[in-house]
Amino acid sequence: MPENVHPALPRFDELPVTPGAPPHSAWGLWGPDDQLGTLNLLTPERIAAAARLIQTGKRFALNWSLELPSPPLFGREALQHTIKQRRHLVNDDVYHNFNPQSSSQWDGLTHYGNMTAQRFYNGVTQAQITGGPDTRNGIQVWARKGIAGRGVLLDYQRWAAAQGIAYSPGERHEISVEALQAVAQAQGIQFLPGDILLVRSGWIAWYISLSQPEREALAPPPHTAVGLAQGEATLRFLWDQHFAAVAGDAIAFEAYPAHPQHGFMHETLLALWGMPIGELFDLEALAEDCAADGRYAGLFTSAPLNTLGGVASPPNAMFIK
Ligand code: UVW
Repeated sequence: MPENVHPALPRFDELPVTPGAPPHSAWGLWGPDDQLGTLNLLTPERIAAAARLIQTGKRFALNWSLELPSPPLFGREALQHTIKQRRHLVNDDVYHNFNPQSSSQWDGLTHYGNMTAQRFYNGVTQAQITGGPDTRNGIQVWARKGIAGRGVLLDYQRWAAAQGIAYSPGERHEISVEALQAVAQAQGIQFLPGDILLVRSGWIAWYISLSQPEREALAPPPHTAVGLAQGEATLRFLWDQHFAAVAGDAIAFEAYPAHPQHGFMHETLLALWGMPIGELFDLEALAEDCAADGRYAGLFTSAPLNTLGGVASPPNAMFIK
């Protein structure tokens, strides 16, 4: 059994904490009306400690271009941006067809419900997601709070290459817990409660290497991609380390499509724990710098869009070393 890294929090095997809540759910842990989920782990003390990691002041913006991938995957809308001249030397932007999940994104707590429980995080029903003033679990709750803490990059792609593990990020390839722990050890990382985990799989670097006809061919489903292995071992790891949020550069964070027996972990992370999932984060420049100086932890900040009832948002994320 893994050491409980935060004695005040239940282990994976102690979930649920609320009688009658779905197995392995954290519903009620931060109160029956909570809408922040694991972002509750981002305490002022942890954020201040993360800020003290800054040594060089180098900053890495993690949003990929809003126009990529092009065409978008999963049948999502392609952003249309026009510059509207209002009068002489005065312009506005107009965005049409803006789907915040077409490029770098946080999946918010109404993106995925748990199909077994038929509920979203903390027992919220589809009917409670109104988009109006009474809406539940909307991204505006995260936006008003802001996201900041210790970011930790695990460069799986670089580690795998050094181990002679060959894979294409565009094909289903599982990243196991053992591999994540080996990467952390190789990089000298010890996880802390409230860390924001960033996993680089090489998906964006691979996508950038494709020709436009290859990108066109990739757009229609079915999709396949590298990501974390589904299953209880991964869920136990993610919960017992008490990550505040997880993100990666691949299309679904977890391997895609889901494992036929183990299901899709979005249903646990988002709906049972309230744990944000980031996808298509551009980790390329950050990974280069971390490999150069051997420092894989820094201050991570993110300011989601303040959209009432928003399902998702570009992360507007920054990593500062
Ligand atoms: C899937 O649901 C497959 O991915 P996303 O989180 O981008 O919707």
